[in-house]
Amino acid sequence: MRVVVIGAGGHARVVLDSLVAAGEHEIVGLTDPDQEKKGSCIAGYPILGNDGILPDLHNQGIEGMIVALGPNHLRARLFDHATTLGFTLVNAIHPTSWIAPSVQIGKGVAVMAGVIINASTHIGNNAIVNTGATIDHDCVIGDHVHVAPGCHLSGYVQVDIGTLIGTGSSVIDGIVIGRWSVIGAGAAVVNHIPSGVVAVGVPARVQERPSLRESQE
Ligand code: JB2
Repeated sequence: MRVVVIGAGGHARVVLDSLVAAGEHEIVGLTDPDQEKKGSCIAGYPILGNDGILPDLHNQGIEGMIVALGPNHLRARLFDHATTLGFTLVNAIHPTSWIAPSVQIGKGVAVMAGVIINASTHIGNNAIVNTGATIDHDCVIGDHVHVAPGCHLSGYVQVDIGTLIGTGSSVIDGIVIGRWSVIGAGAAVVNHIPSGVVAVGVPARVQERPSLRESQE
């Protein structure tokens, strides 16, 4: 399938490498809002213009897309936009990753080099499982989640929609992490974490929000 890559930054370059290594799709180019980048190339692939060109590309028969941007809210918004435009969201799965046969993977997912995903885990749409991360058996990773490089999730972990598990974090088995939360880099998550919070440290604790504290004073 012919594929356009949304974004042209650091994450896009890693996604491009995975797409090229997998060799399943023909990459036609990338989009980026910076008009000065239009016409320049990344890894030999042209920046075609901003996202305003997407309907035209689709009309020209380019059916595939992957949103290659790190921030989860932005990636989610552009994933929904791409779906509305009728694109097929393709996966970028690096061939050096190990994904057990019983794993279910959604659409528009990036799985980078050196990742291991074990039995019966489910990876939601538009998720990123970044370089060298491991996700053990029976985990449920929600849509738009980013498991950053070098994270380790034990079995039966649930990470709800839009959450970021920061670089090098570890999560013990059976933990539930709510939606749109952020786990700070290097955290050790040994208790459940609610939605919409930032949790940091070893063991990971939810950070108090100054605005909430002030409003209670
Ligand atoms: O709405 C947009 C848009 N907003 C920013 N549409 C499109 N098509 N592109 C957009 N961009 C572009 O994404 C910016 O103009 C810039 O070229 C690129 C973002 O590049 P950057 O390297 O700053 O971030 P990233 O999202 O590629 O990577 C982040 O997330 C990764 C997971 C970084 O934090 C990386 O370090 C991280 N590995």
